[in-house]
Amino acid sequence: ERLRMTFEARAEKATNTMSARLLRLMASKQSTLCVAADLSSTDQVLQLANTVGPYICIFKTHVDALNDFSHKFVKELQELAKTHNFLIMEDRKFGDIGHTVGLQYVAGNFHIADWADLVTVHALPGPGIMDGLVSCLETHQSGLRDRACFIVAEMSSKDTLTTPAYRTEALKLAETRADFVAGVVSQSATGISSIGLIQLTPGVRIPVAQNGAQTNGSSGSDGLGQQYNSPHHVVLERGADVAVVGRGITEAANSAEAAELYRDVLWKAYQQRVGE
Ligand code: 5BU
Repeated sequence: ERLRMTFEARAEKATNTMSARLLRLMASKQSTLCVAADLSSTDQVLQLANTVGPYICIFKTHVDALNDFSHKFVKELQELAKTHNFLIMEDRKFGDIGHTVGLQYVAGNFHIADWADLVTVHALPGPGIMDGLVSCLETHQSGLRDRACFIVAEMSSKDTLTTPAYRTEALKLAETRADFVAGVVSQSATGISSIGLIQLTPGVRIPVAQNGAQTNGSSGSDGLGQQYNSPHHVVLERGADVAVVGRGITEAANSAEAAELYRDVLWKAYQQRVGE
């Protein structure tokens, strides 16, 4: 039922403000594409954001992989987010006790809470991790306004330790914390019941022609554990709302054309899913 609903209809039912905002953005921009900027210089990241900006709903960063992070960079990225209308997700994958993640979220070198609309959080430490992030936000910027997280329920990598039992508990945590949780990172929709909860799925790449597209939707791996599925497969067979694409776009000869292509095939698959 949830998967057959349009993003507009799901936005109406969403209990998390950022989830509703993202669902509406996806609908109006006709994009379910999140580009992963796994690059090492801020110039490269800004250039990519400007190039793919028109085609994406989320721009995903790993700022701790940058060799020249600065607050000027963050300001420029926020400007691009405004110009092109996308959200910024820092894929921080917080994973410590509540008190520690709170410090990592609002302070440190990066002051993530000041500029990232969305962050990713591991479920591993249990509910305390959410309390830590939320209470720090409350002290730091007097509330949760315009901030939310995605809980990592399941990873895309080969032999991941996010077992079905772990995944179930992570989903429970997500379902009970609609105050701060906009969605989950997962490879399937099984067990996700809240209509507003958004499924973000990484490990997406259009299969390279000479390998031949496989019927199970697999489109290879990267030799370091990453496993890829086709855009069509993740949307129609695995329930992806937002698909994360990194190297499929950043390593393309023309990243604007690649982003447009991914946006289009993902959107067509979504339309097929909801029967539009
Ligand atoms: P790729 O170049 O499309 O393989 O990049 C995938 C991105 O998604 C990269 O930034 C990872 O950190 C991120 N990712 C992932 O690949 N798998 C996961 O399970 C999670 C995040 Br959680």
